[in-house]
Amino acid sequence: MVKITMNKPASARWTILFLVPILLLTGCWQKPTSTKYITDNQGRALILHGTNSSGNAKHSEGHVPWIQEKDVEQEVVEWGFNFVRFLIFWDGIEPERGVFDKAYLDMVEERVNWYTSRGAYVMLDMHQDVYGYGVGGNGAPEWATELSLMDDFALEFPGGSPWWLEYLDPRVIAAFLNFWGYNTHQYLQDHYILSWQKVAERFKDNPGVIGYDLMNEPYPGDLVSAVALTFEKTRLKDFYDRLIPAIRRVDEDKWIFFEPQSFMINFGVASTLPALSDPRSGEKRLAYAPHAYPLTLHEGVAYNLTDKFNMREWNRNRVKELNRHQAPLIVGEFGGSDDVPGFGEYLDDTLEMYDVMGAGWTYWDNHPGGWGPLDSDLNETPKVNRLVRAYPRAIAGQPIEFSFDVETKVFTLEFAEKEGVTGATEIHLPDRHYPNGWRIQSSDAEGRWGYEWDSHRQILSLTADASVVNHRITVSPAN
Ligand code: 9MR
Repeated sequence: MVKITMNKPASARWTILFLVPILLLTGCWQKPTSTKYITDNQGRALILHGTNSSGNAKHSEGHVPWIQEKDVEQEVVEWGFNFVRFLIFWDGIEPERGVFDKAYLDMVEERVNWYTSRGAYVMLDMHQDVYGYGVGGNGAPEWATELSLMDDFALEFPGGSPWWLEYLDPRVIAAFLNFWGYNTHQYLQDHYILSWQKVAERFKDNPGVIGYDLMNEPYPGDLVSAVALTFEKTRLKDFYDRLIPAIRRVDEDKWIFFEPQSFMINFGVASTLPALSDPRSGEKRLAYAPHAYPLTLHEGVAYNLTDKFNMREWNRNRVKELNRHQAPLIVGEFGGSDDVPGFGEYLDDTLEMYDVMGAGWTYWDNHPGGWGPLDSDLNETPKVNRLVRAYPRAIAGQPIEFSFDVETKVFTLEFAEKEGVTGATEIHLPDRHYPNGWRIQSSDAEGRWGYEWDSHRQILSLTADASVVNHRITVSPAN
């Protein structure tokens, strides 16, 4: 019989071999050389937290999302979210070629106003998955589906296959290739662009609409260019170079959110998208809006080392891309199910990473049941306690860093005075994390700083001592 015994030095070696690399995978996130922020009309840096609203509008009657005004009240007031990624559909805007549906935009506007009237910012997301309705996906209207010679050829996937396998359907490939083929099917992109101009005309004077997410999860069509990463440098860049100036002809001021290719980049591979230009007068207002889905967690497998590796790669590659694009970061989608073992730990890790990167984010998605913050009976799921964090909604200065420790509930914020910025720094301190209240300390001298507390909104408005450059704030539970 072979008897295995481990002495101390050997177990120490095991620890070093296995535990240390695991610890290294998360918890030491990188940040861009110079983090950029979206600012409000007082010059305050905004940290934006919210949800996607909502996935069910892909296939609902009239693309109406499930939300009622009370649900928006819950997100914005009870949970303290100051942001939403609101899904809109090309099919809703232009259901027939050249016919733009005013009633659809009225419906969108009413819901957008539910958010903006409560002080939340709205990013409009032109959503698609698997191209559009003509090929079993969502996004593009049926009339905008060019199948060329592939219309008699369709792949059938067995029931229960992951939805994204549809991207391999030759009809979907054809629809995408024809959309990107501007020389042969110019009208497709031209109408997509026209649709965006209609949206911009409608929302350009609504200050709560912060901007436009040009296309959800762009996909080249064929797997070869997806894997070779040639699409972003060519067809996607050309498309953005047409679309961005066209939006600017209608709206000079709003933020334009651009995404990289979704496939592979979502789980951490480096994007090859070159820097884009913004023809507006003044500083460019382009924000980088990639998605983050660790590979196996997205498929419902317990949070594991592969996911952690994906996240580390995501962090490192996004930092390089942010240095290239010189843009703020908004993570437009990340999410999963509470049923997946380790999902809570994943959320804590990923939200910590976003804080380090100075990122805003919108959780996928707010539809009850499935991945949503509410279950199908509209009760809160465990993830809400994690998504609802202490965070600086608006920083009246130059942010240096901020963090929230989910165990100790200690929140810290460091920022510097910045010329021309006015108003208070607003910090969301959720009651759920501070059931017995909180106490706050500042590096500013006693009597030279102060705050107001809005107990209904759970927002602290802090005034710092403008005569010192750096401010460090610490909030901890009262006992
Ligand atoms: O979660 C969504 C799933 O229920 C749908 O079947 C699928 C196809 O419409 O879309 C999923 O949502 C995806 C989103 O539209 C794009 N990014 C990835 C999301 C999660 O897979």
